[in-house]
Amino acid sequence: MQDAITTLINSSDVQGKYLDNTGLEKLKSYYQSGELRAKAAIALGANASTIITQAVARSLMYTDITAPGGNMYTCRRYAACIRDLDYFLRYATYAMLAGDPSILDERILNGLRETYNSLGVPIGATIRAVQAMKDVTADLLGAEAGKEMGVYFDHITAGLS
Ligand SMILES: CCC1=C(C)/C(=C/C2=NC(=C\c3[nH]c(/C=C4\NC(=O)[C@H](C)[C@H]4CC)c(C)c3CCC(=O)O)/C(CCC(=O)O)=C2C)NC1=O
Repeated sequence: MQDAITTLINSSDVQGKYLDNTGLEKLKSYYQSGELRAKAAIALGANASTIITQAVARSLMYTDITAPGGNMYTCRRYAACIRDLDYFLRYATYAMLAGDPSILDERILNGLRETYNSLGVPIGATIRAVQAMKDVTADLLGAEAGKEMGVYFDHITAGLS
């Protein structure tokens, strides 16, 4: 896993140099966003199940996906889908705290599309659900933190597409 700080330090280290002004400005803005990130993570942790319920209501409920024959039909598959959304939200929260998406590549996206394809989990509907989580969290967190979380939800949808 990478984070905003190690990424900047590593790129200076390979050149054997101190951080230049551009690097220091990036570091400064990451430090300045620290409280915003921490507050957002607290709100996301406290509201995770509500966020997921609302996102499912907006994107998947009463569609072909939840009807007989749909991939979320039966309690077992419904629960698997909710669990996957919870993984996405939790790892997107970690990535937002780190200011770096690499944890999503390592823990979530690596092999996921292939797994979904082999199980018949519909990717388009999954992407709609992740976009709905992005909208619900933006409503909850407000514009600035919502925009930052949006970066990591978009990273998930790009990795699935
Ligand atoms: C922490 C990293 C991690 C991820 C990401 C993960 C995903 C993951 N989701 C799975 C299944 C599944 N995922 C879904 C999800 C959905 N179906 C839909 O129609 C919706 C659109 C969507 C929810 C948004 C479903 C229904 C299954 C069960 C499919 C089946 O067994 O038929 C499976 C197969 C094994 C299992 O059922 O547990 C994996 C590995 N597992 C992990 O360890």
